[in-house]
Amino acid sequence: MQLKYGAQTTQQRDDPTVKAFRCDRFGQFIHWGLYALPAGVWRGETYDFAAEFLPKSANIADADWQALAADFTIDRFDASQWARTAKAMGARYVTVTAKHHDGFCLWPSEFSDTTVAVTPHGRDLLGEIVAAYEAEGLAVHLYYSVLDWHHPDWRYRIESADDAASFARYLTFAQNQLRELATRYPTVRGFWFDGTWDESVKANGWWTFEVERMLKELIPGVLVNSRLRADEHGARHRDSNGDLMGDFFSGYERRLPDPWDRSTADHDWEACMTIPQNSWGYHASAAVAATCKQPVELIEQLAHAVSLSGNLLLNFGPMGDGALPRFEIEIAEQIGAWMRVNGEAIHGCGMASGWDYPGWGYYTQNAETGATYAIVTRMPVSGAIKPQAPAGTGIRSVRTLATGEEVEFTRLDEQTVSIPVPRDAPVPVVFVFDVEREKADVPTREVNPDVA
Ligand code: FHN
Repeated sequence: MQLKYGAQTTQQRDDPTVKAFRCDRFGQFIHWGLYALPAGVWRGETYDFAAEFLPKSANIADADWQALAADFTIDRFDASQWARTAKAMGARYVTVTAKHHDGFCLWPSEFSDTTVAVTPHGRDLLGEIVAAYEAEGLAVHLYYSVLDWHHPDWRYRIESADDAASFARYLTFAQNQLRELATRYPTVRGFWFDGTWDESVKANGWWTFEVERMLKELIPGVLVNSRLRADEHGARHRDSNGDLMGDFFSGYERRLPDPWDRSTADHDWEACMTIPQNSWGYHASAAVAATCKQPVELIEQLAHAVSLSGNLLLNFGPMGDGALPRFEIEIAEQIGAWMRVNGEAIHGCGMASGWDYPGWGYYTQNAETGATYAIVTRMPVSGAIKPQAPAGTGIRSVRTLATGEEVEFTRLDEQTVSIPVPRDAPVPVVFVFDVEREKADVPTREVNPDVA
């Protein structure tokens, strides 16, 4: 069907910016703002829902919430320390909350009355974060919430002419802020939109189309996630013709596609993930801390995403004073230790063509070198994995990335080998296969049509 505000391109981008994003595979998400101060606790009561939703969980008056800005003293904030933590973890980019739902801006926006300008320090925190991560060689994406609980013209739905007039003013305000962000921070690689699920935004697909166009005019090649976009019929992420809007699909939040769903490789995509079960901002509750994932679970999720040609954006929630929580630093260090040994199976990799999901882990493949990796996350009961190479190929040799040394294996047929998995190796164990393109040097025989 003919669409005026559908996908701006129907072809997957293949320019240097999107190639770098695709090659990065692993990003750090940062949720930091006023919500880090109360950290899920208000007037002595703990609210275990996501910390950044505390204004709603505790029914806090906006004026009382915005007054937190006076306490945002950030005594231990050091953007360079955040950036070094991300780099050592193996992340190649950061997505940081310039403005979340409460409307507070990490930059001194001229269009808002709730920004860092009204804090005791008045520093341009977003500018410091952009500079620090870029100094470490990491790309920066800016998160922007269209949903804004503070702004008087925000509307969840348009039910009257007055609502329409108010929301039109709101959209002008938001577009002014986005133009301001693109102008102040022209080196950023992407914009990550959120808070676009309400009827009011879905009824203004034209605005989302215009914002994408404007940002790409201001910063040519900039990446925009699909979550910004709606078409004129209110379809989100994918337009009414099924074409992906924006440059990468961002509908996987705290979940991943089925590991056998190879359709995901048709487009770029990124899953965002919390360390606790469900809090993006720092939460002081022991109950929330008890839900945190182990580093090995997060490594498995990263391998899972890359095996389907996707990225993983792992969230960190700095505390109100700007320091990263100790438990997050420790998780980053353990992921980094694994990435230093096995990162070649992640960076620059994607779906391994012709290698079906094996159940005991994930295959990834380096698009440039063709190297194929087996990331073993579940020990088979037999103690060995039995990878089957694509038809017409065979596995010639196997190394583990941990030692770089070749490992013994048993050939079961032209395509299939049995490789013992060392029980004492740090998990996940990663093997790299040297795959030969023609049939393995085993005697050919009549193919038995009864065997798959
Ligand atoms: O409500 C937000 C939430 O606080 C967080 O920012 C996540 C990150 O993708 N997005 C929304 C929930 O879908």
